[in-house]
Amino acid sequence: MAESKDPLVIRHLEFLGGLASTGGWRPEAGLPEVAFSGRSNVGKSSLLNKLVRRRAFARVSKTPGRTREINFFGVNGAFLLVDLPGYGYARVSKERKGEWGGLIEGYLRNNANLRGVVQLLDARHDPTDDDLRMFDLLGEIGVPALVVMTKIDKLSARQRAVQLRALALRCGVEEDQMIPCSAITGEGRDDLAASLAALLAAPREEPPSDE
Ligand SMILES: Nc1nc2c(ncn2[C@@H]2O[C@H](COP(=O)(O)OP(=O)(O)O)[C@@H](O)[C@H]2O)c(=O)[nH]1
Ligand SMILES: [Mg+2]
Repeated sequence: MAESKDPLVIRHLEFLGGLASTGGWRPEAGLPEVAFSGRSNVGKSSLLNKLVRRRAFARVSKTPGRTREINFFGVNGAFLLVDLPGYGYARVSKERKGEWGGLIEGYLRNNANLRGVVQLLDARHDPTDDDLRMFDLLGEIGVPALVVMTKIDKLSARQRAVQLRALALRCGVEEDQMIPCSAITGEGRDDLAASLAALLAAPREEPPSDE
């Protein structure tokens, strides 16, 4: 029998619930977690659908900035896929943005089960200030980051090489941490799946303790 080549076979996918405010309900901790982060409209929902091979798992939105909760999904009873709210949407009020920032930061800190964050960047654009803040935060917390360049189908081969280098440099990550992806062509899905599987298999380093 031919063995599946898919590095991340999704056998079971279950929405567990959403965390709407700091200190609110969240699924019982225990399983390893990987969170997906990026600004609104970067292509996060589209990429998640590709990753889990479901057409309408995450809603692809015509109205950016609508998902306000941190959504938790159980995968194969083995790990949690965590969909963070898109940040940086211009029409969201300053106050709201602060709330969201706090929610995301609160989730990321003091989370012993967090194995990594997949940070999405639009392949065509420079990272935003919010993106750069996120990299600083991840560095400070000591969470491994995978960086996905979304919408890579919109770049020529030459532009892609230039942007790969430029974005890696701006974000302070190695070029081999960057995964070019397209939700249109499916490029990068298996690379991302393999990187996720590797993150989930690696033991979590103990975060620095005050005690
Ligand atoms: N060309 C192209 N468009 C994409 C890609 N991924 C998403 N989009 C489009 O970008 C817009 C925002 O996508 P969505 O997945 O809702 O982004 P989110 O706000 O980050 O969840 C939609 O119009 C998508 O069709 C991609 O890989 N290539
Ligand atoms: Mg979305």
